[in-house]
Amino acid sequence: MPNVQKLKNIVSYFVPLSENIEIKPLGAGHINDSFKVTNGNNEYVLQRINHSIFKDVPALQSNILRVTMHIRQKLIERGETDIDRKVLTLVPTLEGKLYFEDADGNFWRMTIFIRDSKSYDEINPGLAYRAGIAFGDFQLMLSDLPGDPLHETIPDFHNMEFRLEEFRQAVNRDRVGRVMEVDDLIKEIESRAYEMCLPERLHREGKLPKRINHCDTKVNNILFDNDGQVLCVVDLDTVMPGYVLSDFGDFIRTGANTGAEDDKNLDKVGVNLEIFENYAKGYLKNAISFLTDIEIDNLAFGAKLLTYMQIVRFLTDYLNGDTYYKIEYGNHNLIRTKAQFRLLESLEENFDRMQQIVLRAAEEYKV
Ligand code: GN1
Ligand code: MG
Repeated sequence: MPNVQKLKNIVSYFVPLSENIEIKPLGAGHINDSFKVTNGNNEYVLQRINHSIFKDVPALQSNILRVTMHIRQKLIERGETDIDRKVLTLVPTLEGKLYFEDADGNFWRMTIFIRDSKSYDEINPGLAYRAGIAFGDFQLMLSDLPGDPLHETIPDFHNMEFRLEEFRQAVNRDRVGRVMEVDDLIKEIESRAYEMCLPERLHREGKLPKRINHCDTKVNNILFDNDGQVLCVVDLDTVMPGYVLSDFGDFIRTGANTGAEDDKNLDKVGVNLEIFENYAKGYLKNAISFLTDIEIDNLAFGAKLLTYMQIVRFLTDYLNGDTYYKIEYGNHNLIRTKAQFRLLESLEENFDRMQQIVLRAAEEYKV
């Protein structure tokens, strides 16, 4: 952690420093470093942006400004109160910029801290329903964002064709000599490759639109108030154009797994259909108003796709010698790959049931 004096100096580019200023580390994000700043009576979140992952910081910050201003406007139109707790508020620098670059080339930003809020790492059916409502409403509010499309803050982030290209390159290079050992997994990936690129083909045929997606739809990216009611969706770095099946699928991948993403005990891994059903019902309640039939038909497929994509990304990183994901032990990426592969098998076994759940919920809301 940078020393407190240095952090105070950074804060002073955003707000005049009060005599009572306190700065503490906040949360356990894997990408950015976050600090809670108490400056007199005001509370903020200060973040160092991970510039090696988010290479275009001005574009990133401009996305976040457009998204938060648009949501704020929607909340006002709805007559909501307490709006500063229902959408993030960027604090510009005293010079009016959306980020500050320090002498070491680090990029910093500040937002208003949302008081009396909490997030959950464990899931239950009621929570899954409310999370579905929250992410569905997020997409709904952003479905009419005017102007140019948002920037892709990580280009081709959820593009399956691109992820497969990266994977095949890693296999061909075999940089650290691990290909032989994972021969079976490579075959499993290749045998599904065509099926999994369906969304890219549908998009080229003009049948599947891109909309504004969150692209990191984990339950812990939603803030709740002390009564467990949704306040707002946070972690907006990856908000960008994509297919709605991606956001739906990534929630199921992360939230409806009975095991852990990197479970060594594969018997624990599988899809929890009760969580699936509750999330689907919450999500469709809001999203039904703008989704097309093709989008609805492919939501359950999204759960398979995002799990498959994660298998490809973890195995690619394993073959490249573990350069992207932080690992806790030598074959962590391989363990992750195998655990996600087991989840994929479970999703495949339960696919018909999942598809029925989605279609039935959609029918209910349509009438
Ligand atoms: C990364 O670190 P975390 O959990 O925010 C990754 C996601 C992956 C996830 C897998 C920017 O997210 O896309 O699905 O790991 N984020 C980025 O656990 O690559
Ligand atoms: Mg994140």
